[in-house]
Amino acid sequence: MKLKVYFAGSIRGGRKDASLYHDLIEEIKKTDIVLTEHIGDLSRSTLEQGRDKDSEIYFQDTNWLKECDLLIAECTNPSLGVGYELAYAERFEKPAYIFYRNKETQLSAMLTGDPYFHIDTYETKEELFQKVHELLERTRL
Ligand code: 6IA
Repeated sequence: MKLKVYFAGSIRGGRKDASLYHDLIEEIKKTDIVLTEHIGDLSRSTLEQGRDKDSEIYFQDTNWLKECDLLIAECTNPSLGVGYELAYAERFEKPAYIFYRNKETQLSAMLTGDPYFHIDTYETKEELFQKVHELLERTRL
């Protein structure tokens, strides 16, 4: 069975890890479905703005959050939107997994202090891919 994964990563919070998101999304797509492929799209602008556009984004993303089997968030680059999505996932009882490079950032106490979230750290891209792969295999059981 293919899992529906909601991948969350920073957009307007900063795009320094965008190519990592892109590579991780491609990796997950080898075995499962990623609802939020655009997170790793390096060609699109974070400044696609305007209230109508933002309402569409909010409507689409919250629907995907209700539809997904699990949420995976990369949280090294702080993002208000990702924080919001994590709380939304908890509200709809979707399993939520957070990965971040702890040598580069301090995660918010609102995440580390919430026992609902599964939080793990990594250093290299290979380690992240391996951990995500194991998570998907565990979830599939
Ligand atoms: O506050 P942030 O922008 O960093 O929030 C990022 C999170 O909010 C991501 O995990 C997304 O799921 C969601 N989000 C924020 N902006 C967009 C968006 N903009 N499209 C879809 N989801 C979004 C369109 C342009 C973009 C593809 C570069």
